[in-house]
Amino acid sequence: MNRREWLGATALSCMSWQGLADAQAPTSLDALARASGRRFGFAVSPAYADKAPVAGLLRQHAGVITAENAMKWRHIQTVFGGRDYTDADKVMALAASLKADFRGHTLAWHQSTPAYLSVVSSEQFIRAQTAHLQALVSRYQGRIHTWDVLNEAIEVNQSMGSSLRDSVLSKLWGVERYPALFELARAADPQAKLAYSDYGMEQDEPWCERRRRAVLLLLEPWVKRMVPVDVMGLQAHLDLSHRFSATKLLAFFDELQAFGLTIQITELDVRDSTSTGSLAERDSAVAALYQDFVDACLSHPAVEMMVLWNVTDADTWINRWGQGPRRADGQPMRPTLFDEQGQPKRAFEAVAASLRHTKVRFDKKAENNV
Ligand code: 9MR
Repeated sequence: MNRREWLGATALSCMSWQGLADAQAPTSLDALARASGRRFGFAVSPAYADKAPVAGLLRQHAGVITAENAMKWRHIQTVFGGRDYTDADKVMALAASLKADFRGHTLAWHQSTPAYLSVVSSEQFIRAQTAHLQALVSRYQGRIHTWDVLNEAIEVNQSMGSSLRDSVLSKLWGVERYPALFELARAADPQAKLAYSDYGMEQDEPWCERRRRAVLLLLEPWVKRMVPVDVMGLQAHLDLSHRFSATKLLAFFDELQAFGLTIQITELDVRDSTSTGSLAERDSAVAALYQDFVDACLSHPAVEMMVLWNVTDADTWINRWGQGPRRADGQPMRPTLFDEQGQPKRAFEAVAASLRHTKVRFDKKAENNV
């Protein structure tokens, strides 16, 4: 057992009396989150959402629903000119049946641009991206809590010296037109909050620090120019092989809050790609990082929402073929709160305890600062 795993096991055994008391009452993660003015939820795919165990877990715990893929441009517009919202409508109907808030994901992302649009002229691309955004946002107007407007626009490891990602979006839409995405979204649904979302800013590694700086550099001029961006979405695909510092994360949250932004955790999971030991030891290590991260987030008044990317270790994108790094021993990863049968793991107890014991409420006033 390494130090983190040992710490995890110790922390969990220390809270076992409280854990036992807490276990008496049926727990809903969203109900616990609401006690501090926040929301808790999951990204779902129609392939799993209406089947056991995911359906029952969503009924019990979800106060927010996001479509994992169903609202991506590539998914809706598989052929030029045709639009198919069947899956998007299904996920929206599920959220309505659960009375859950909806996070729309995502209006502009280089990975969800239909492949046939990578070869068109800039004028054609701008027309197509504008039409897609307006059609999608208008279709669900008034029913979306937050839209991820622009996703993953930074990339700090490029040799070109820029911290902006070189992609189909930067080339054909244009970096200088990124603010226009937010303006179009605001015009199509004035009620929805609008988010810039990105990954790799949550942990304590030099490349995470570079990404935090790059995001602040991107957002600062927008905030000064009153671009309608309300929310910073931190994806939070955490990894046990990276260090974590609550102090550094919270300093970043302070900087975002000073911009007048609220913070949403949008795609939380914890990869255990390199941890060794028994399943119980691996689960303790995953739980310890969940606890450190969620405790830190909930101690900050600008954090308003927490969404997990998928529900159980059976439906997580991480264990699907070809979707992420594999473990050297070939075993599936255990990155969610629930095992493959939908049973709560130590990570569930850790997150429930964090939510239950948080003393800091989400500060709604922060929403009006922009
Ligand atoms: O989980 C999603 C996976 O099923 C898709 O194949 C992939 C490409 O559309 O996107 C995954 O979700 C990503 C999300 O949309 C944006 N942040 C990173 C997520 C994991 O790759």
